[in-house]
Amino acid sequence: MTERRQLSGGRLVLATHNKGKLREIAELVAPYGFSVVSAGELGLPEPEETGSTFEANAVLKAVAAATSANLPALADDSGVVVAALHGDPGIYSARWAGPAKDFAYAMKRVEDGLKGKSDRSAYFVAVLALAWPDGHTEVFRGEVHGNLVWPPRGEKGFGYDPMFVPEGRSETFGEIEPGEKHAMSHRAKAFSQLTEACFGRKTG
Ligand code: ITT
Repeated sequence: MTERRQLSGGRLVLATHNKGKLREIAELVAPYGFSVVSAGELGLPEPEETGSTFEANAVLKAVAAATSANLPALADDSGVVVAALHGDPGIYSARWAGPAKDFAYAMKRVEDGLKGKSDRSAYFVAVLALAWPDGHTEVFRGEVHGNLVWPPRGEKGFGYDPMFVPEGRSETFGEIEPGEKHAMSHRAKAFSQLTEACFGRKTG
């Protein structure tokens, strides 16, 4: 296995402009003793997501932030992959919400696509990319499988959470407490691989 580059302490840019993701990533990173700053706080531009995979877009966002800020940066590219929609919205999950970032509208688009279809299975993907200012990157992927319900339920999450029920549960991600989502989510799974490979021990 190739050696992973380690990162311990110091400043870390959270390279996202999505408030829901920012909150979750900040909570996941909190025990590791970094001094975190968001891309928004640094006034970094939102790069265009020109990649055709979650991995490519995560790397593109992390490298853009790390080089502009001259600091290590952590980016997340994620989305919901719906089997009966041939994998849509997938990497286009944010774009399905339109310029107003209206996720009630995005969820309705998914539900409209599922009309008359019996397969309501879907999974969330999160790819986390950690980039250093010299261009080195490390990439990790997590998935959580489940089913889509209608109407949407719960206010605790963000994005498509209110219509996603993870396998083995009856509540949606919108109804599950944030701490519990962190124990099972796609983002948490990618993050635990990242911490094992690249972060030192938890502090405190
Ligand atoms: P950044 O690129 O600035 O991080 P973004 O919202 O554009 O923000 P993505 O391109 O990765 O990020 O879009 C992923 C979308 O998928 C996101 O807008 C959410 O709506 C959805 N999504 C990702 N993770 C989710 C989660 O845990 N729960 C609900 N929806 C999620």
